[in-house]
Amino acid sequence: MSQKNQTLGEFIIENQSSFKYTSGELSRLINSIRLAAKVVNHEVNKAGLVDIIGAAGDTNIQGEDQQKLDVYANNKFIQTMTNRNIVCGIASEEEDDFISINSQDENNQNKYIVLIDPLDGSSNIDVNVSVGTIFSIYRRVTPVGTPVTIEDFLQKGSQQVAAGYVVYGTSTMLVYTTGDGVNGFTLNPAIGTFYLSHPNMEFPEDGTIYSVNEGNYIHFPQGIKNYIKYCQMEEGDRPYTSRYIGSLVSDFHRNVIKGGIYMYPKSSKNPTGKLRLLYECNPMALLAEQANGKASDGFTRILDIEPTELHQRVPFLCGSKNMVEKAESFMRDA
Ligand code: AHM
Ligand code: MG
Repeated sequence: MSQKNQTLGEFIIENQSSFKYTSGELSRLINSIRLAAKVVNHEVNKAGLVDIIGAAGDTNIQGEDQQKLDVYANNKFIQTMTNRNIVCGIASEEEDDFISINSQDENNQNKYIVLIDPLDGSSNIDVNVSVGTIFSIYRRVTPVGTPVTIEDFLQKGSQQVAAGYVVYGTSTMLVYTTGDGVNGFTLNPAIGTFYLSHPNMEFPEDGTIYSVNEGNYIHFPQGIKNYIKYCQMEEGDRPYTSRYIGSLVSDFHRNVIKGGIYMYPKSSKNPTGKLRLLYECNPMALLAEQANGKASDGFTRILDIEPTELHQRVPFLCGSKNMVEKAESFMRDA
């Protein structure tokens, strides 16, 4: 239940009991993501000061090495979750392998693992365009008190217990689901508090925005080419509008509010697609479904895909239900 001026901290506590495995552990985990997001937000907002405080690779005035923002975000999220000892394993888009956190210690009763893309939209980092963090949370499948294994990380998206993103935009927002709808919180930077600003977010069933990198058009499968032509045709509420930020979190965020579809199909350049199933597509797919939208690889529901490797890539169509279904019908018919 949401109230006016409710903070994220209050919301987490109030909704803890509606979560089926209630032990407070998931709440503590989301709290630590909230904390790391605030720290990363502060750093992202300083990105334009690079000429003044020094570029990545330089040493700053305190004698600390300046890090690239994506490296900084990766370290900050991992550090926050490790220090608070609330997860047993982490996998990050920035790391080759998963990290086991004291999970071999039989006193460590932590049940959750996190998969994270610490700063997504890397091509936008240096040009003052919105970027985001994406996270995905599962319960481990191997016994507590034993080391985590790859099996804990290669679970189908439908097994996620929570997922969310942070968008570092004109305002910074944290949007997440624990499987009971999607809620969005806006940061008041003056006091460092997230407030519930977008309760029960839902994609409109239909939309008029399509988001795709049309520079790759000639490399797309025929079904996607046909769907793009359909979007551009003059008929009914078409032609649709094209909007592409090139930052998945930001494109998704706009589409959930206004109604639209995001597409990163496979192409001859990226034969299996570009986006990562575990760090990008699964969490966004859970959010989409929880927000009355849909996510597919063109044929199969994203959340039903059986992962085979940590950094696996898949084609990704996500957004307003009717638009995704229309795109799928073009894929089937091509
Ligand atoms: P990244 O993980 O290297 O940042 O790549 C993911 C990003 C998405 O946020 C975005 O939608 C897409 O890549 C943009 O790719 P492109 O520049 O090929 O259109
Ligand atoms: Mg990414």
